[in-house]
Amino acid sequence: MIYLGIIGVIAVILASIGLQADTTETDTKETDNPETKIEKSEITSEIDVIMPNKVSRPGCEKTDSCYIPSVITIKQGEQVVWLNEDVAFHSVTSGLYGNQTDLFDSGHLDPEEQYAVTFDEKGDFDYFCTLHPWMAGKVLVE
Ligand SMILES: [Cu+2]
Repeated sequence: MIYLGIIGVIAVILASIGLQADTTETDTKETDNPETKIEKSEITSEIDVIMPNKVSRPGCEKTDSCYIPSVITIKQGEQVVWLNEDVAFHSVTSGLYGNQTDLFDSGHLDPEEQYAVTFDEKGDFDYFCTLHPWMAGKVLVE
């Protein structure tokens, strides 16, 4: 029984060391994933990636500027913070359009809303906007 208890504790610890996805709201409305919400003060780094104006229309993909920068390289354990500078909704969602993964999903970000993800594992992480198929970006965690 003690042995099983130890395994249980290890499982809980492993479960807590995962990808932490956080979002912040400019108001207090509920989101689909309230457990992923954090207060603005919990975003610990500067804005890293912006969604600029007018990317809700096709065209930004031609200059790779739907997310700026479209590829960002960070170190393991660091946080990436996105800011929606557009007047339209956008999302930061892991995977590729048509092949979404479960790692992180900001949901619809309002204008001026921020979203943060802490990457605790190394790898290449594609992401996209669920609303605009041409919007794609990538996080490289070294
Ligand atoms: Cu979008």
